[in-house]
Amino acid sequence: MLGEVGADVLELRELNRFWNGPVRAHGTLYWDLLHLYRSTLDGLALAGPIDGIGIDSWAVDYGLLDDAGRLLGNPVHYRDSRTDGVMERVLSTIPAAELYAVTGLQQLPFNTIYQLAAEELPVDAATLLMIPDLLAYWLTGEIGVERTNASTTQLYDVLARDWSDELIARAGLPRPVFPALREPGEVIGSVLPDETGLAAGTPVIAVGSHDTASAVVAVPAVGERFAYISSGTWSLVGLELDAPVLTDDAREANFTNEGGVDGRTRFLRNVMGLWILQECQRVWGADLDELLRAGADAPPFAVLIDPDAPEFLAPGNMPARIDEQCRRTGQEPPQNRGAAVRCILESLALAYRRTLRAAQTIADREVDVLHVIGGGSQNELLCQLTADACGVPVFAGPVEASALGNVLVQARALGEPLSDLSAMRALVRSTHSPRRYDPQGKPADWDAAESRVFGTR
Ligand code: LFR
Repeated sequence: MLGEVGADVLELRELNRFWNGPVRAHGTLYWDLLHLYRSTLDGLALAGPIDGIGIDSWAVDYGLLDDAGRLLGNPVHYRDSRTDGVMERVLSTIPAAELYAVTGLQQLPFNTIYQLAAEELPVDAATLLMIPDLLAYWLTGEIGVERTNASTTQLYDVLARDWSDELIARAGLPRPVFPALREPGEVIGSVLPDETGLAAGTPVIAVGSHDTASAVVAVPAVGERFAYISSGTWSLVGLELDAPVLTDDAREANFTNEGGVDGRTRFLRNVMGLWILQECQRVWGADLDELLRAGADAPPFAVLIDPDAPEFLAPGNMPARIDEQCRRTGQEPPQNRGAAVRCILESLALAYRRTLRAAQTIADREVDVLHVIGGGSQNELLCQLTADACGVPVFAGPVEASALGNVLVQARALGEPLSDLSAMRALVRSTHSPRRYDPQGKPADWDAAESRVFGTR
């Protein structure tokens, strides 16, 4: 994405959009990282002269380098099954409450700490880099880990704002493998022209390198009384806070305190998100718009699932897994694709409602509006169901929130007068006006639906 930022200007132009998905080879699910890097270079070559480059991606995954800086093995996808059962094993030596007190992180089976415990660390592993740090390393030759992404490893001390030496030791990992942390806005280095074929001298600037951290920068909110859903493959549902909430309630409800830009806390929970629909679409070979039209016409509240059930995590035959969960919970499986789509979207809206309510209670923060950002903000049916289920106005957009948050943080680092997050958000608001959805329908229907899915478990 090519971004332009100035007084009253915030624009993006797509330079290169490319496929990114899991690749299974000999029983392991990998990322095609060299394809991502190659495609990034192709996109950068189309950009012309630019003032900076910022990189964000998903979190938790990593590459390991040897002491000559060579990549040891191809990075594994967090949806790979090598972490099956590992979380339980690690938690038998590091109790969950102790882990939470230090990291404030939600338990997800693929957190970096569990991925590292699932593999034998190669003896020649010298450096761990998160995915955006690895790409930045290839562009510049500079080593370091950006803080928002480090905060998702479950090896990071959320209060000290640095790696947790104690947890690294207790996990049996060598401390020198974890490089110094960088803050969003720091210059990482300059592009290496011979290595990359790009113009010399362009700075690579650290941004909120966790895509969700960048996306939350671009929430077009006013003040503090807002919640957000960063809606894409995952739905990240929560609040922005000044400090982490490390209470037992937060831990038991599995809320995370991930690092945000400008030292904020992203207090949120991962909801399985549009991944379930994406996988259905893949299996059916169907067109998304047609599926959404069929979902809009299907009868409401016919079938409901718990989208966060572990069986939905790995890629595979999602329609069959939905049917299976329905049978297990005494429901007739969806009779056609429209009914299945309706089931997925209503079930997501219900999960959002539960998460939003829990977040407000646990963090003692009430909200007046819910911002839905990211690709999922284009899904009109889901936005309306979200407003109906949550009982608050939904403001949908911007779609490319992560890219906007990325370029805003770079622009500030390069001297643009965007003093704080509220100045950045004001610029997003004035250039990317969100679409409003007001709650409709009967709140009692959602109460009944909620007790159907969650009340009896
Ligand atoms: C969203 C996201 C989530 C993270 C998941 C795995 O793209 O970054 O925030 O939990 O991917 O890294």
